[in-house]
Amino acid sequence: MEKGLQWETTWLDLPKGEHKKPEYLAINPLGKVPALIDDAVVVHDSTIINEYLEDSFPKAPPLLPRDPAMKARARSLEDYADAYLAPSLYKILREMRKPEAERDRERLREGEQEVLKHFAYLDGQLKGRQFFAGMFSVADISFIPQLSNYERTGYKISDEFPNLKGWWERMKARPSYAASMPTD
Ligand SMILES: N[C@@H](CCC(=O)N[C@@H](CS)C(=O)NCC(=O)O)C(=O)O
Repeated sequence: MEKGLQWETTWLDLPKGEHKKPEYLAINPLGKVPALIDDAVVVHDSTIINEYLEDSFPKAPPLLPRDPAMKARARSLEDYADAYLAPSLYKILREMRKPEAERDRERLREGEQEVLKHFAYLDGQLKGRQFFAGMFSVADISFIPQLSNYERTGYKISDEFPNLKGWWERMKARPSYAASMPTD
């Protein structure tokens, strides 16, 4: 939506294993989401999807800064979302999907503590900035589904992280947020 493109979303129920069914494995044999189908082109992995959209629709509003240093910063932060925040967040999400009595409390606490460390880092990265990398970019986008999952699981970003909290409210106020996130 940020690029003014039309798309249709098919949500998969991961706990039910819909991403491991033959219909989806025909799209992504690795059995991971997300995947993008653009006519005959199929692209997997959120980072590669972002790059594909940027390369395919260069005239639409750019989602990567042009300045090389700022572009590198946007890419680094996108990588941080995938490689650092996501594994910690999954520790929480995996446990919270289980019935309360079956949750591994130690693993949950570990995930919660790791996420707080990531939030402290991200809060610092946002000091004095509206966006992670000078403009609304893939860096901001990469954190949005993760923080949405965190919130939908019942957590709130603590007041300890005012820069991150303010940024999160700004991200949720963008029309693309309501248009892209699940409504349940
Ligand atoms: N680096 C990949 C990560 C893909 C990934 O691990 N996706 C998760 C959900 S966000 C998934 O498909 N998990 C299901 C599974 O691993 O079985 C990306 O950014 O697209």
